[in-house]
Amino acid sequence: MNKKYYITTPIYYPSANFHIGHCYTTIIADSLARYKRLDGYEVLFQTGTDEHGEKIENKAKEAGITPKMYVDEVVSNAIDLWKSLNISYDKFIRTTDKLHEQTVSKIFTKLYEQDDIYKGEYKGLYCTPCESFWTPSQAKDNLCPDCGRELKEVSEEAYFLRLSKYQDRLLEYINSHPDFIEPISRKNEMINNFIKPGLEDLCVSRTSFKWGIPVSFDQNHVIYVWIDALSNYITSLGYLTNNDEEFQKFWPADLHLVGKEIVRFHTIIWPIILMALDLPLPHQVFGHGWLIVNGKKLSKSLGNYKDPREYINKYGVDAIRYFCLREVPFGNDGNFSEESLILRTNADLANVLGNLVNRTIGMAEKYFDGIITNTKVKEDIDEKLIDLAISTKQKVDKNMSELHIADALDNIFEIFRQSNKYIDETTPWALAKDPEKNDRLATVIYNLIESIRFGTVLLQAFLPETSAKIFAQINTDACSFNTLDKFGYYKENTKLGKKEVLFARIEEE
Ligand code: ME8
Repeated sequence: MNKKYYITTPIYYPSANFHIGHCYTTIIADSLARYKRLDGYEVLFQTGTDEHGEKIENKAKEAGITPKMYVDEVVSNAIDLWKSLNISYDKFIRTTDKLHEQTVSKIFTKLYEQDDIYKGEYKGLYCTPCESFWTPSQAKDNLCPDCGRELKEVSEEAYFLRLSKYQDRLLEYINSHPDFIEPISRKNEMINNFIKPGLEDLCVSRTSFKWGIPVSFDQNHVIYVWIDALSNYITSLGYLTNNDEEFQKFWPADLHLVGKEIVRFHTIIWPIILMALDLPLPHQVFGHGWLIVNGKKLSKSLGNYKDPREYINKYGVDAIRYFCLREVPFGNDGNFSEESLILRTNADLANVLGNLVNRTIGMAEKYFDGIITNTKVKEDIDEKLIDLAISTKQKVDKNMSELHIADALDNIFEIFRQSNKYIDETTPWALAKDPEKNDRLATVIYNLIESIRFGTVLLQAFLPETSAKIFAQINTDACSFNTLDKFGYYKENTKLGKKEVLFARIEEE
């Protein structure tokens, strides 16, 4: 069977000021994509940039350049950031790509022709920074319920999408597909706060600015930026073109990973567009929490952020990746601070993993000139380590399929913790004193190297740079998931590579 996996992040508003919170979704999506690839899936991992709308038009005006010039400049910032984080996306879509623009225009026209979009007049409240419409009952004190900023009253001729027509079908779908919206708290919020009170038809065009995809049959209007943006998940696959092989293969998506504030768009507007287009819905939309600082969302406008590349340069890319993946139970909000980043790095990466690799290679060099042999002088104590190594993949699989990423990493680190314990229990330095125990010593070292290999094969989905370094140091190419079914793939008589410190303990300034 050909196993496929289509995973997406949101497409980001291009910005010169990405912060660590923006990296969060993408690092997690990257680890899921890498894990699935290693597990034999054909993976399509897509990210990109959301480049139209009033907000971008205003920013370009302030900078005295055209919107296209503005987005071209800042998109390279996103690409550079993803590169510095080792993000292995397969596709990067820009909503200013010609193909995307053409397909969004076709989608809008199709929905209009079949009367799912109609012309009317919009009077109401609009939040320009969030590009979202609100009804007076949703917006207390004229403030945006998402970002708290003041809403603008707008009144204009506009096109509307018939959300109300699909309300019952959507509710039925959500109820009959329990995994569609995760975690459950977000599902309940969508049902109780938005769907059950009644969906109003959504205004899907604007006339007060120009930077967007024009409505093909009414050029005064540009298409609402969220219709434009959400469609990226299918326009990139060639939907409504003659070349739609990827669409046939990969749609529906397996997972849309999104921040909690945009779950509403992905679980109400997007499914209704898909229903109207008679297309299947994605298997799952997962709404994760935010990285916060002192209780506040990290945000360029709140000024509480640093360029993530500063942290990467200071602590290394995998310290940042590890923090994002491990620190916060996925789904919840979590606090980010440099102190907690340092604590996490020291506790797990330096003290457990770095220390294990360093001690093991150090002993192999000291006692055997770095040549690893397996003399197979077994003792009972070995079984515990071997059983743990072999049984870990299954545990990690289960946690990954439930998106319990932090728990999956904890499973992997259990191998490293147990290996450190194994060193303390087998006391290689004592064995080294007795020539008769030389063969047992060789087995102990072999078991340690093989355990490190086991853990690292799994770890490479999460910390690719560190894993590559470990594979080089233990000098093995037994790196695939096929080498996790039995202990002993590590080749006998291998000479270790060059020893290198993986994570030095960080001393707090
Ligand atoms: O919403 N912690 O783009 P965006 C965790 N263009 N995640 C955070 C975060 C934080 N502090 N700050 C931002 C958009 N994010 C739209 C999406 S999709 C069709 C269109 C996450 O650049 C945020 O939750 O504002 C979202 O998932 C992603 O960064 C992009 O946010």
